[in-house]
Amino acid sequence: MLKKLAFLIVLASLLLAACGTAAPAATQAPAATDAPAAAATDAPAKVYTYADMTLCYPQLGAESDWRTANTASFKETAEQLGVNLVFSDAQQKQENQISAMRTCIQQGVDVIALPPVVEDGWDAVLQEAQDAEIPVIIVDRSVSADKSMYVSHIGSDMVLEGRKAGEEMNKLLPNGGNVLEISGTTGSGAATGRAQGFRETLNANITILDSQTGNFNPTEAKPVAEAFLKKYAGEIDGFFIHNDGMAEAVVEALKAAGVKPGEIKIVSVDGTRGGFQMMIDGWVQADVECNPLLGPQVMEMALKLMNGEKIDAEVLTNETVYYPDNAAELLPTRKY
Ligand code: GYE
Repeated sequence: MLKKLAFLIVLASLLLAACGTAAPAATQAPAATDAPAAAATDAPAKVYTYADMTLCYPQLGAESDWRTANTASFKETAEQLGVNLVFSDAQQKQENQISAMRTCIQQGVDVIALPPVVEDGWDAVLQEAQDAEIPVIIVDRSVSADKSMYVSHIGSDMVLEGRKAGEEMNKLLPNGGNVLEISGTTGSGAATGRAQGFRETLNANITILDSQTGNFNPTEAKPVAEAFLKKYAGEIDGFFIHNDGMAEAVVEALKAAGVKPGEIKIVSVDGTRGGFQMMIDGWVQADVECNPLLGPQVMEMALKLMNGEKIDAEVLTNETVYYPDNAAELLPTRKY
């Protein structure tokens, strides 16, 4: 039995050796240049999972409820998926975001997701990330840098949000009137886009009396609102306010000035719980949705990048407009 086995082994090895030496050069040549054949002999490529991912999120600040919800979305999603999230808060300062990105580049993170506080001034650090072969996904607001400097942008269409706000103002002031604008952070994609879309859509019989920034921050918006109410007393028919937090500050100023809900029409943006409450209370007549819950989508995109899969260069969030009529019904369902 053993002898028979030994004989078979010898025979098999002789046959193999014969095959090896007898193989004509012609059949070997294609194997060397043929990629799939070569790959078949390589170890299979590693498929990364969320547990392998270190994602850098240099958050721009904590200026609004929108931002708080955005931060929570990234932290909660990372926790659920087991992603190692390198989070920082730049307190609305671009230089802080840039240095946080540089730290992430030095650490050798897998992917950077950047919510840029302003549009300009990212070229150098985006180049550094590219040189380190760390892909960058731009989140929420846009950048003015060339599209080749980052892999994708995911967020809202800010111009569209401004157009929606303009349409709502047209409906609220069918006979025209004077409006004031309190805009977001100067130079941010969100503020620039919303201001542009609003102006594109506004009827000719509506005049923008004045526009000042409140930096997306209620504390900064409050004195702007107070100054407006003094300067333009008796002339104001409406406010376009770039986010709900600043709208809350305007409502406080209106209350203090003795204005009743609905006397001055307000169109705001975000759709936060605070925004819904102002609609229920009669202060805000339309709230243009802007969705901050981007954590799950961004992490899915980042994982695809790690696995060498293609992702879309532009991913726009689908958004609606909310109105007072069903605000009370919807408020309990709001996640931010
Ligand atoms: O509307 C505002 C936040 O960039 C879309 O930033 C975001 C804006 C949002 O502070 O509340």
